[in-house]
Formats: sequence, structure tokens, C-alpha cells
Amino acid sequence: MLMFNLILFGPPGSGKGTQSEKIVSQFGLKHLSTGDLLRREKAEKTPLGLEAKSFMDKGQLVPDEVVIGMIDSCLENNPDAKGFLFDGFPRTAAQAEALDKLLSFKKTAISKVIALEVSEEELVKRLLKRGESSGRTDDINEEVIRKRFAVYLNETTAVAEHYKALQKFESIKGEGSLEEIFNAISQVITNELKMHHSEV
Ligand code: B4P
Repeated sequence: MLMFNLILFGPPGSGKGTQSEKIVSQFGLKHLSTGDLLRREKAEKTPLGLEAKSFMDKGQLVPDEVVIGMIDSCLENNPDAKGFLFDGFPRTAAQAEALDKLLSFKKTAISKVIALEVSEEELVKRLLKRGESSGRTDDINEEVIRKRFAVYLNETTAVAEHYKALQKFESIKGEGSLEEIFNAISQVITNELKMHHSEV
């Protein structure tokens, strides 16, 4: 069976985590969120988690080799997945190249990258609001939130360029109700699945 692999892309707070839950339940993909995986390691105080904490609390990216190693073992541990939804990964050009390589070892590839577009002011508003209740240390301080957005512009935009060159990139508006955004995402996935099945 040909696997179907998606990347949900966008700046911090654009709703990747929120929409991922809906996508995996509707389309049966295996959800891999590097943010969630890193927060779990942090909470369990593993050596990886302790290393990641110092970067995450400052709004910086965790080093590529740490994140790539984590994704590699997730792919190995899920040999029967019919496809993956990558959420918050890749975030650098090196991560994108590593992901393409890991997938090609499995004789598969990224099918589509869906990007959520949200303005910086809306992102800051959303994350500060989440910070009031989530206990996430990276959501409390506006400076750290703006730093995450700057890191996104500096390091993560290269990922968009990488997949644009492969003609796999599609942007949608990430502002509006959760349902409106999910409907737009579902439309892109459904169209892509049709093409995907016709290739099998
Ligand atoms: P992530 O966990 O990936 O989180 P995020 O970018 O902050 O949020 P996301 O876009 O998932 O937003 P969400 O749905 O939660 O990263 C955290 C940190 O981990 C990074 O800064 C970095 O240090 C590290 N990290 C993770 N992956 C890495 C990698 N690959 N390489 C290196 N480092 C990595 O939504 C946010 C809020 O908005 C929620 O409160 C939600 O309720 C609200 N919301 C969602 N949709 C909305 C809508 N339509 N309208 C109004 N509010 C909405």
C-alpha cells in the first residue's frame, strides 16, 4: 500500500496542534507532533527532555539532531501506519532534508504540505491566552512568543521554499472558526487523496 504523508505547517500558535487532532480522527493518519513529544520528554525529565527544556523555554529551536533522532524512532515504531501527519516538523531545511531521506528509506515521500497563514498579532493574542491556563512556560512571556515567531521567519521559511520547489506546498487561511479552517484543510486532503489513489 502506498503511504499518504502530510505536513501541517505554520507559525507557532497557528493551530497546527488543534487541527491535527481533527485531521487524524477523520483521515486515520498517525499524528507525530515534535512539540508534544518534546514536552513529554521534558515532563518525564529524561536527558533529552532536560536538554530540550533550555531551548524551548527561550523560544529557540531544539537542535536538529535531537528532533530528527526522535522522528526516526517514531517512524521505526510505527511500521503499520497507513500514513503520518507531521505537526511542527520539519522546522529547518536540515530537518526537511532528513525527513525526505527517512521517508525514502521506507519507499515513501511527503504527499502534501498544508500551511496555515495567521498574522503575528493574532498569534501573540492566541498564545498569551493559552498561557493563562496551559502552564506552558513558552506561552507566558510576550518576548518569548515574538522570539518564536522571529525564529519561524528566519529558520522555518526555508522549509516552505523546499516543498514549494517540489510543488507540494499549499497555503490556507488559518484565521476564522475551527470548522471553517478544518473544512478548507479537508478539501485539500480529499483532492490530494484522489490523485494519490489514481497513482496506485
Ligand atoms: P509546538 O508544540 O510545535 O507548538 P506551537 O508552534 O506553539 O503551536 P501550534 O501551531 O501547534 O498551535 P495550537 O494548535 O496549539 O512547538 C513548541 C516548541 O517546541 C518550539 O518553540 C520549539 O522550541 C520546540 N520544537 C517543536 N518542534 C520542533 C522542531 N521540529 N525542531 C526544533 N524545535 C522544535 O494553537 C495555539 C492556540 O491557538 C491554542 O490555544 C488554540 O486553542 C488556539 N487556536 C487554534 N486555532 C484557533 C482559531 N482558529 N481561532 C482562535 N484560536 C485558535
